[in-house]
Amino acid sequence: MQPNEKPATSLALFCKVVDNYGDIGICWRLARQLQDEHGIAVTLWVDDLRSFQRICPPLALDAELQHVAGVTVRHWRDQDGVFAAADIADIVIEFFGCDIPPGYIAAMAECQPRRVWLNLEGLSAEEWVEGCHTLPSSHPRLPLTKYFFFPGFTARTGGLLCEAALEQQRLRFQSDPAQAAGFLAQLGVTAAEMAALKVSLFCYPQAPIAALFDTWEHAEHATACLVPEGVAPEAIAAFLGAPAVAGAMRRRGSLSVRVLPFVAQPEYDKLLWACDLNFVRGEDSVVRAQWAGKPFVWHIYPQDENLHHVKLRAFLQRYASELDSLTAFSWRWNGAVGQTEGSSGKAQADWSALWLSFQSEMPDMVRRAAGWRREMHENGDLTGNLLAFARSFC
Ligand code: TRH
Repeated sequence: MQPNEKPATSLALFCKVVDNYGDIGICWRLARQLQDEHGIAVTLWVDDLRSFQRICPPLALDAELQHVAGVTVRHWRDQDGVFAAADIADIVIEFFGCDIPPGYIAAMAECQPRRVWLNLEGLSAEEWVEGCHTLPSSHPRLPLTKYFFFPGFTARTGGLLCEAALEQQRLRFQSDPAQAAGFLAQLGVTAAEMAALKVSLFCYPQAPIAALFDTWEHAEHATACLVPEGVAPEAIAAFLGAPAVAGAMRRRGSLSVRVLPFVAQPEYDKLLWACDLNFVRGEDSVVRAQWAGKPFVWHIYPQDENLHHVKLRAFLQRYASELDSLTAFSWRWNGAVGQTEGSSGKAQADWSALWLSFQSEMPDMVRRAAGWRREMHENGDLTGNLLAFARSFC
């Protein structure tokens, strides 16, 4: 560092992996963008390194501290750490309201100037988010204030995670069919599958996969379904008649199902860009599908008392108010209508009708995706908005 050069802003991001990859998926993406595009010295605290390694293969599982892609990664083992004021970052972010170590908070209270403390919340299209975005919350005992920062779909939220180069990378990839073919071929996809309707399937095991596969198997046109390893293994194995491991593939009627290796996070975008239709889930992949510009169906993270249906409705009302077939299909995919799957002929007929009207609406979905992407870009990206908010205190 030059003699009069100001040290980079430091930022600590605490991530507890709940039970999938989304939490670490979002935090890893945020950490890399802060470092790559803003020169922030990021320390990412993660409790579950094994889940993290699934989306970031270079990560070591036995390191207390390591540097990956310019980010300092620390293994967050417990709440017992003792910290000094000098250990505390300029900006401290807890993801999804995870409880950061009390010793870290106590040391934060000793810092001058005051540190910026944010709770980065989960993504929702619901109206109430705008009213809660950037609300302060005073610590009950210490001279500290935490601010709630919400991602979202409007200018009165923090916006969506989106790297500066993403759009150019996507356009370059999608304008070169050889790139998409080469990417899929290295995952084992054959020319025959590439000639079919290519569908990526990333969903939770509760999804009505058997009914959808039955519809595609008896459909007029060929569908090639590409499923990352570990996704709904029982339903996939039932179709394959074999374990759902990377490389396994079976064709039945008009449907072929192939299990892909779970790829590193940057490669997952390419899968979304290369396919014609993407089934996504959770929070991070559904945003990536919106940037990918292809038709997508969202399997929202299931919550008790069907609370996730409230979130799904809010998103569909913003995104798909003029896409009736996508709306109907999405509700069915998320189990929001009576699940009389499989045996009854009527239920199956429903699925065939749903799929036929979905297919006919796909060109409108592509047009909607382009307009939506422009609207979302106008809100600014989450990382830039978050830094601007944090720096408004400095
Ligand atoms: O894994 P998820 O279900 O995560 C969910 C959501 O984050 C949800 O909000 C949270 O409450 C719940 O976890 C506990 O789905 P999501 O959000 O799409 O995250 C998956 C991540 O995995 C995403 O960053 C994309 C990445 N990924 C890869 O890197 N490679 C792959 O091959 C695949 C399929 C996904």
